[in-house]
Amino acid sequence: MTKTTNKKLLEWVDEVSAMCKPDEIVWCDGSKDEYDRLSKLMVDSGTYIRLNDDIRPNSFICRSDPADVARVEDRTYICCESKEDAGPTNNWTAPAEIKETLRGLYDGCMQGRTMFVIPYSMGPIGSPIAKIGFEITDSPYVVCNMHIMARVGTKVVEVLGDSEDFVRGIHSIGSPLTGEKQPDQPWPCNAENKYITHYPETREIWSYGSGYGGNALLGKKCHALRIASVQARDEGWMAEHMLVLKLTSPDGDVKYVAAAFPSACGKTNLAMMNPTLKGWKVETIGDDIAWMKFGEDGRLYAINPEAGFFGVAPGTSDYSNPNAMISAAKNSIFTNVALTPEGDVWWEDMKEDEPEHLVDWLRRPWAPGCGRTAAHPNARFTAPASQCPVIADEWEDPAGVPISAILFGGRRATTQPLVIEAANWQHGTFLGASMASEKTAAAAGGLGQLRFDPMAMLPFCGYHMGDYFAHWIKMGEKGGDKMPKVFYVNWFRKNTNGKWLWPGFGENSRVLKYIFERCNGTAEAREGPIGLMPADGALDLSGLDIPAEDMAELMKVDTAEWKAVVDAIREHFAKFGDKLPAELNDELNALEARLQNA
Ligand code: TSX
Ligand code: MN
Repeated sequence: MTKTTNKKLLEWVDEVSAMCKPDEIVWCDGSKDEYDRLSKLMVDSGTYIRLNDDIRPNSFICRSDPADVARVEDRTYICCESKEDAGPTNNWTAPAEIKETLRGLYDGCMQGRTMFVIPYSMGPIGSPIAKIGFEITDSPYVVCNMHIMARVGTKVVEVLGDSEDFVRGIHSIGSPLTGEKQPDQPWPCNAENKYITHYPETREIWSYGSGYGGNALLGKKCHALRIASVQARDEGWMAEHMLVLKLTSPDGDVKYVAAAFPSACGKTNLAMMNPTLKGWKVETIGDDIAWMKFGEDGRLYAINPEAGFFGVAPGTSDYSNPNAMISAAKNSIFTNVALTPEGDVWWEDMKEDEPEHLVDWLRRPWAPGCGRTAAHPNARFTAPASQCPVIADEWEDPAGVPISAILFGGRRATTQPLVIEAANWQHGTFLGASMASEKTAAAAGGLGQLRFDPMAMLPFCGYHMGDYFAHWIKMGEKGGDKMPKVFYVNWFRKNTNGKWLWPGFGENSRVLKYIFERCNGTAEAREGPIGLMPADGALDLSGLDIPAEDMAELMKVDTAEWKAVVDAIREHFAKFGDKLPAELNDELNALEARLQNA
């Protein structure tokens, strides 16, 4: 039992328990003992299966309700007092109104269950950049995942002391265990009544109905992005959907790079990539979220607020990401993957050969060619960051690491060159604001339908995105020439026969080397209509046999295609109305003019 004299905290816990009416309240201490006890409880209840300890020690598989498999953006709300503040890209309801609905749902929702109070720190405990939160939940699965994904436990309560500066998160799966409901489901939830609601003004999160990922592990998307983005705006820092990596040159010089990509672009893969270029080293600071603050020297310093990886399993392999495979080799939780007869996990593209038979994520027998995927496409591994073989020594440095470059990118089969560089911070903000990926498989057609996802923050910005862009511009005015350089990369360009033009993965180290050298002032670039391009010979292509015409295609800027992009960006920017900073319109007009003259 955690001891605290924090009156505001105790009052809030009393209030929530009076509303939810659990059988019991447990203050989580974050200990291994607690983790083991709850894991065993879930094995006994049928929620978990323990994997074969000889193959994957101390790890568990868990299969969700088929109606609870992903974040639910249409049920996610930003509830600030004024609808205008939430902006055109967020669902909005007035706080008082939606809280009334939710109080009705929460009333007695934890009957027959235990209410856990999870003290957590996003960021190294005590770091000046870190923030404290409490998640109240009725899900032991959430407690165990939070143990891995955040710093959880008694120490957090001690550091908080009597301060009122903490985020209040309430989470319930919305499935009271009353008489007629027994025995419990393996994945209890309330699929018809999901609400993921955020109150940025009062730093609160109320989540109901879902037990999955970002809906339920409130420290991650809800706190570290949606609530923190508002705090960051108010306090003059940045909460971004970015990986952070450490890049070391053969001379032993170090630079830190942050990168924002939309989903399905391989962010986790880049964060822990093994470079093919001799002597270069990539190490991981974080794979999903960066909190960045100005240091005493005026540079931007980033921390990874998380302590683990909650990665998409399908597609993760020894080829695409060997370091993620090792990270999840033990002490990990696997959700909605398939189970092998040996008691290990499996998912699509994990290995070259498919197993003869499996139990799929829906607990049905599965064999190759049966026409279904064995794992759900959004199946996940939860693994401690400390187990990553290339985690950087300083990944928990409370001061953070100084960022030299920010990368934006998307998945573009055409139009977008391998790498371009922004002329300055304002142009870089424009590149981020006009970030786009092609719609996946289903949406076919000519140029590919663009889906704009500015700074990869579309589902994660807790306020009006026009104001968010203005905050970026303002940060640049404050940071001046100490701001990171900005680049836009695209690993996914194809030739007219549909073949990848760039090998990607470890070969991306060639692009990272160029970026490193641009930051050092030792690589040459030339001006082009859409930004600075690598000069001839500036990209190290030694040992790669890419035909010259393929390289030309990879770097090509087609003026006609880009004029169509300008139109698409104009339409995208129009959504933000008066709130779109004039600087971004200026950048768009300047781009159009440069294309006119090209
Ligand atoms: O993660 C990827 N990255 C970044 C790696 C550090 N992926 C995986 C898809 C996203 C989940 C990539 N896919 C990358 C990439 O750079 N590039 C591609 C496209 C590609 C796919 C397969 C090959 C090459 C390129 N294979 C061969 O050429 C053998
Ligand atoms: Mn993410």
